[in-house]
Amino acid sequence: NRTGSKQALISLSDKRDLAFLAKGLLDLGYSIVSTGGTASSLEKAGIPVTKVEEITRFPEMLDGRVKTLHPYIHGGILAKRDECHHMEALNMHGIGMFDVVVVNLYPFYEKVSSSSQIAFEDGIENIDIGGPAMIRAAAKNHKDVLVVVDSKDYPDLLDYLGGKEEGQLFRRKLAWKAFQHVASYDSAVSEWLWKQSGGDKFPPSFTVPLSLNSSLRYGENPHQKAAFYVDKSLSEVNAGGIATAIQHHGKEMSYNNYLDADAAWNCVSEFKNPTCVIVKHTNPCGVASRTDALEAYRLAVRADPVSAFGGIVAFNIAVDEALAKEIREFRSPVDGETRMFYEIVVAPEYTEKGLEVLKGKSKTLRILEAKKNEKGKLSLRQVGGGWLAQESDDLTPQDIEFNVVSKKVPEEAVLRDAEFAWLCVKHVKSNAIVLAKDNCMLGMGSGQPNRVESLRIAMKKAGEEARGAALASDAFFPFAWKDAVEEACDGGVSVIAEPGGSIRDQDAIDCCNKYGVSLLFTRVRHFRH
Ligand code: 93A
Repeated sequence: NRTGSKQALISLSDKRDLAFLAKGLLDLGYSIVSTGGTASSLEKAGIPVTKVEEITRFPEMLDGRVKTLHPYIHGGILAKRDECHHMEALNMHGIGMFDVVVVNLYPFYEKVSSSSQIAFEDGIENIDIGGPAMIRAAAKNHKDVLVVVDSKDYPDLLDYLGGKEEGQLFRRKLAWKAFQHVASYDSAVSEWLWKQSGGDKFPPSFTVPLSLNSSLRYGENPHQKAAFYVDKSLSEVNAGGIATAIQHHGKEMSYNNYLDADAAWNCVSEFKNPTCVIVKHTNPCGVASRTDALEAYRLAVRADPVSAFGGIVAFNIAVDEALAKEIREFRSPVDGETRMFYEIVVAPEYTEKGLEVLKGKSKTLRILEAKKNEKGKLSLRQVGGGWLAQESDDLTPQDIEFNVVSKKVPEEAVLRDAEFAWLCVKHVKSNAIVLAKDNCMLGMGSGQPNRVESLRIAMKKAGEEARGAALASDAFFPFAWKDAVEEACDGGVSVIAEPGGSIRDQDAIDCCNKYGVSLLFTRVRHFRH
């Protein structure tokens, strides 16, 4: 190039570690070329820099929309060093080469996802054009040009440049990362534009910018390789859910741990009063709400102590010292001796003492601190050759009318029981039946291919307590007589809450009337397949 030394082109919106990088490059004999703001920062730090304008002999124009989009810049990035006529062309036009290109883009995503809604025009102005052009050019020509888009890679870049190594692998890896970066940037722009163009919830196609959170030891079974990705389209400030939970203690999270912790956290987050949810294999097997969190915890275990053993315990309130001690010491109601064992505790908060006590329970116990899930998120599931997308099921009992269709009108307390059972049944795999009373789940039947079987399981678990309990069913009953509805009435439930909508609804009503049981139609279904 014209200066005789190697050149690095640096253009950064996020200027963290810029001085570290620039000094490192200077020490290695590079001269630095930068866009306006980056050049000013370097000058302030006393680092010599040439402005892009001096190279292009053209001022930055159109409010900065055109800064680096110029043959003096792109020629210097894209020329093949081993191609004679490329080199001749550079010589003829007096274009210097760039050996290193370091760029990060206008913070489009942060701008459009910040809580303060920005104007459409501001969104547009934050779409970076020149930056991606430089990144793509350098990544294409990575054989001769190193491209860096992440400040975390500065030390490795300097090490590489300082070493004698000529390896292409490092260069390819940087180029891969560069295209990833631009692709997820573009997908954020396109999704934002879709929303701005009055498009409905489901665009004709979309990219979810997933980024690797961690490799997992294995998948559902040890012979399946697995990894965990986080959705980068969620704003870092607001993003809740298991993906952003902080792990304070314990063994590494496994694939199944994530699934179960997610189920427990989603369920417990629904309740307003202090609540404990215990999950096993993605189904809640114990749920209790009490003003006293200790009591809620004990009741949740007692609902099904055999299943609760080895489960995931979730709270919607802070775990303090007293609660942590209870979790640590509580003995299984099965034999009154064995201390309960859990895979994970998840809560929104821990007091210092609470955390300390829990850590003492076992080395392996995973302790997670999670933030509430954002509502209205897309839920995605894979099927062979495609993905199913739906809105998350965000309905709460407050959104639902419990219409009395039986002669018997439920008392206030019974109605509350039905609402509680309804909140639980939403989180149980279909066919789902839940029995509950006094803000406590007494029994549940899940995942059976017929509703009667789920009912029988729930009744068996509730035992004597089924008498007077509220029953919730995630979908309607196809049959009533000599079937689930009659068995439930016969078992002594006080109220049944179900969506209704079956051609045999009248049978269900008649059956409840015969037994003097209240029947509520919600007109809402909570399938969970
Ligand atoms: O407005 S642009 O799309 N047009 C350009 O020609 C251009 N060149 C660099 N944006 C452009 N950039 C971006 O400016 C870079 O991607 C970087 O994010 C930012 C750095 O600007 P400054 O150094 O003035 O702070």
